[in-house]
Amino acid sequence: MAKDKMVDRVAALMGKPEMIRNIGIVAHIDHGKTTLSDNLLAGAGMLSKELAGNACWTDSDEEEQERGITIDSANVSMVHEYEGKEYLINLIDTPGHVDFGGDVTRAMRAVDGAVVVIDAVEGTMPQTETVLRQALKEHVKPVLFINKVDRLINELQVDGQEMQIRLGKLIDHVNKLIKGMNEERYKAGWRVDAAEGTVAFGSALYNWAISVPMMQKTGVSFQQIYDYNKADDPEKIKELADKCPLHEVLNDMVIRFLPSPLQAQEGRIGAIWHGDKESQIYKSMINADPNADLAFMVTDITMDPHAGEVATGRLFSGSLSRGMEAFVSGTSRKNRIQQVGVFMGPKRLEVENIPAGNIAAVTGLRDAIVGSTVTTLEGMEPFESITHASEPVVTVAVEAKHMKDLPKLVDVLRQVAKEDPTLKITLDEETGEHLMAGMGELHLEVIAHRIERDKGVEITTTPPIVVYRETIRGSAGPVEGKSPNRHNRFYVEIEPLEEGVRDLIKAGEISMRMPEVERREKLMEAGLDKDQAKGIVDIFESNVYIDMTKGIQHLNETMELILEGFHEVMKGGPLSKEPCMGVKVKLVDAKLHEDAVHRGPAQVIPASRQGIQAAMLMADDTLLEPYQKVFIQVPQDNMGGATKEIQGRRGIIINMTSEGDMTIIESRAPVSELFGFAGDIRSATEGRAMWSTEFAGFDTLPANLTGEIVSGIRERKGLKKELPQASDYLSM
Ligand SMILES: Nc1nc2c(ncn2[C@@H]2O[C@H](COP(=O)(O)OP(=O)(O)OP(=O)(O)O)[C@@H](O)[C@H]2O)c(=O)[nH]1
Ligand SMILES: [Mg+2]
Repeated sequence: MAKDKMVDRVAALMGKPEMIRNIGIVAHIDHGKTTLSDNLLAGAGMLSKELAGNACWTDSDEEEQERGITIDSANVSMVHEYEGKEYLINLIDTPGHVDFGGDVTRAMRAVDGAVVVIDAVEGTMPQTETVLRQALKEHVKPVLFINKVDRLINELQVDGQEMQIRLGKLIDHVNKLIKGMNEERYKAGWRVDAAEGTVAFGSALYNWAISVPMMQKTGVSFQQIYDYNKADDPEKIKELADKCPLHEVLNDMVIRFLPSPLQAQEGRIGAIWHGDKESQIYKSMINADPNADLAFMVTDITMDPHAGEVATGRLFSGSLSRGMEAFVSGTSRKNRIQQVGVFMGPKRLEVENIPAGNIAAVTGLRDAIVGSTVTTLEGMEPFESITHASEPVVTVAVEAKHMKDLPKLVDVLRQVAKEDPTLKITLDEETGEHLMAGMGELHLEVIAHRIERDKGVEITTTPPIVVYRETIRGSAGPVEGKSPNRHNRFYVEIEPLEEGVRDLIKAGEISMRMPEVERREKLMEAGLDKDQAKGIVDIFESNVYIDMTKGIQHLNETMELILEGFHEVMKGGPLSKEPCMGVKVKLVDAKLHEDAVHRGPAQVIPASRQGIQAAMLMADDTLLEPYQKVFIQVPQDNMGGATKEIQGRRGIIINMTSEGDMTIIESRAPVSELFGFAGDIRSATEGRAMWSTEFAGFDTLPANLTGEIVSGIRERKGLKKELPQASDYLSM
């Protein structure tokens, strides 16, 4: 192997896309992603002496180390030699906790392949399924690593044969998942197969792994693996790790079976970009052409204490170089790129130029947010936005401890929202409070802590409360919305959006950006009739606005303002000002003043808004509450305590299975009842339960609770106490 400096080797490989692998490590919480990533880095010799001895290179944040979980994705890279050639592996270690699932979603946009890690004892868990689904959706190819095989042998005391049976079952299960999620890909060779070499087994903790190709290479057999472990002798395990080193097995598998950017980009661009397939930029992207226009997608933004804001993402076409200027989608200005860097080991390394196919980190993109498309091609169709399956369901109000910090707090909140798109920051106009909504209690706790620790603003936060959704159960209309000057009138009908359509929107499969014909066809398949599918003018969260009118003069030029009114209502419905979901608004007629002066924003927005508000109240406006699935593993002796905790929280037990003396409880409960669950389940089961949660969508509130909850929300938001009536919005 050439003994050039690592920097030069990385730089040389960066320009050869066929020698690059961009991969993500994904799994359920605690299944060993970070241990694996750290050991891959160490094994590849990417860690300088000064870093050696530090336990976690990828979980470098104090809070991650304290809690023992990954919070932020970490980018690292390494050089690995396979069959006499050097390859560059750019790896993203992702978090497993559901509250930080947004990081996984974003990481999948940057990579072409994924190593799905599964704890051999726990097996596939809810989050395993979620991350696999996300990978397939982004056209990211999976390989499988079954980790913690040492536990299978030493804790569960299975014999050699049973070990093989269990591993086989796990593989079958993963394949069933892949097949169920994307049969076409499954058939095209994305199933994982031990004999072929797309599955490896091992122990990230003890640094060994094995795969069929490695067995052939080394002559080590299954039985020997079992015997090495069974001896329960650290020396023996070390011997195994020397014979079958984890990094060699894993990296060989990655290089051999996961695609290079050149192989991957055609499929991936098809999945994440809906522009013209005849265009030059499309061709440049599928060929990862370094000499074409720039197409860079930002997937992560972090604050670096020295360099400032760093935007990391995937470069699909062109090259990034210091000092170049590029457009940021959604803004009209150009930004000047300052530093450009790649990752070397766990560190960012500044370089002059990065060609297509790499994961790059740049500074200077002042206008970029996570999800931005950065390009030199004016007017380029941006990449599809990154949709995360869960939605913010928990919120806290944030206040600066010292009045003088208020301006700084506003800045800091803007910054944290930019770094984490799963966080929603809003200012409650009525109360003047800043509200921070996120994925769960832990998510908000971590952010609050960071605001104090990293950004230096002392804050107080209220206890977390649930974010509900407003929706309608009936239909209404046509309802008239009138402008203050009475010269503009909009007639809307309102009804619940078809479930199939809602699912498509949620899955990010239809958007206003895709070609109209394609969108119309998908909508009709999902149950929308042709006129409606044709008339869609806006999709906002999971609500749609449809223009059913024909030939009304000036309507087109007024549409933007009409939709502004629609957005205002969808952000906060008339009943409780909670965000709306599943609402379909149809504009069936409109009267507009001839003169543009009399149909400005101050006229059109309230007219559009009030018509929708009144119609929603007439259409049985109601609240939905978020639910979570709760999975609990508990010894049989403590099972009673665990089930009681669920049932006492309006929860239901969906399924119970037992494995050895452990019971696995699958249940579902409203988020509002799950606050404090961590502490309570611990005491109810003498700390012997292991549990995890998963977002499980929204459901109607029990009728007997609705009144109380609505008035509680209204009071908190400073809205008048009496429930609003449709006439409140009509009588003017
Ligand atoms: N016995 C055993 N323990 C392991 C193995 N791999 C990881 N662990 C342990 O499992 C725990 C979780 O490991 P991590 O690497 O932090 O898991 P993770 O998947 O990165 O966790 P999150 O990022 O929080 O989802 C740690 O205590 C590890 O020491 C293994 O192969 N065998
Ligand atoms: Mg981790």
